[in-house]
Amino acid sequence: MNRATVIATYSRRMRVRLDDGSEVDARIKGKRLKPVCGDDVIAVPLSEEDDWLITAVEERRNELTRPNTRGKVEILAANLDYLLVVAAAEPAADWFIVDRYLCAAELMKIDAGVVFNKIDVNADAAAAAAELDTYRRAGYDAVACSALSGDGIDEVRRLLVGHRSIIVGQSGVGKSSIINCLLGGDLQKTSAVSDKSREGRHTTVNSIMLSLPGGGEIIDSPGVRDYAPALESAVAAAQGFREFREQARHCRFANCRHLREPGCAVKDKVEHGGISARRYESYKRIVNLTEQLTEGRY
Ligand SMILES: Nc1nc2c(ncn2[C@@H]2O[C@H](COP(=O)(O)OP(=O)(O)O)[C@@H](O)[C@H]2O)c(=O)[nH]1
Ligand SMILES: [Mg+2]
Ligand SMILES: [Zn+2]
Repeated sequence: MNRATVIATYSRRMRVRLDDGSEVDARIKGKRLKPVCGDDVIAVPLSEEDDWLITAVEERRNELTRPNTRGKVEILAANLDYLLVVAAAEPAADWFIVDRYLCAAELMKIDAGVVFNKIDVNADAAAAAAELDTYRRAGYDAVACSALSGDGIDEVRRLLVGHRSIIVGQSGVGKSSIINCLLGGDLQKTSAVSDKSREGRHTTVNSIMLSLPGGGEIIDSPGVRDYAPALESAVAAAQGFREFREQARHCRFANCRHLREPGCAVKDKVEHGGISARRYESYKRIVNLTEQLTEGRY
């Protein structure tokens, strides 16, 4: 019996890292267990085959979830310390998606940062810089970079040292390219090892956790579609906006939703420019989406 950490998932097969640092392939005992990347598990070697068997999943510190195509909640990864959201010059940055991910990070109670990638591409650099500044003022790390030229990548690296992070964002923004940059040549090595033993079966990686040379680990989910996690309630949405929290204590009503309530200190601060109006719009959109979901009209 060994304690192990799940470092890659291929539908029902996994790659796990044992406590001694070695990596083995594993399958899952029964149908009930659903390990994800980042999970601590119990794994036992099997005498008849090369695969190990995962017999238990330890309690999770947190999980990152999103709704799948059938409206069910799917767990992307577990036991995370940091969420890195990537937007880019192309495809055009969708800051609402960024806000939804940051909201998820707040609810998981983990720190988060925003990266604007592809600064080598001719785009509205001033607009991107202004958005990054909004995030910085709200209390998030914010970095502009180019995975192509390497500009800003050292700053990204510094955000990730010592953490287990997940990198998220619209497809095509350069998540895998940024990881490649951070790893140097190591990425190819890791995927080759994982794919070799599979001989063409289960070669679609759901997600993979990579060790960074300077310390820290990062999870990439190649299949992540464009939408961000769903929230359970409108109240949760307000908790998801870091810069609202301190202000919300001054609202007239303790259960203020910061929408049409009188004496709302959050709205007041938005009107006076202390909270970004765009972030407040994101908040209202998230509340709307959440209410539609809860009412089953989604
Ligand atoms: N010009 C430019 N292209 C980039 C940059 N980073 C990634 N790309 C390109 O953007 C495309 C999508 O990158 P990829 O890393 O696969 O994005 P992912 O879907 O978020 O993992 C690829 O064609 C990359 O070569 C960058 O900083 N500048
Ligand atoms: Mg990718
Ligand atoms: Zn309020």
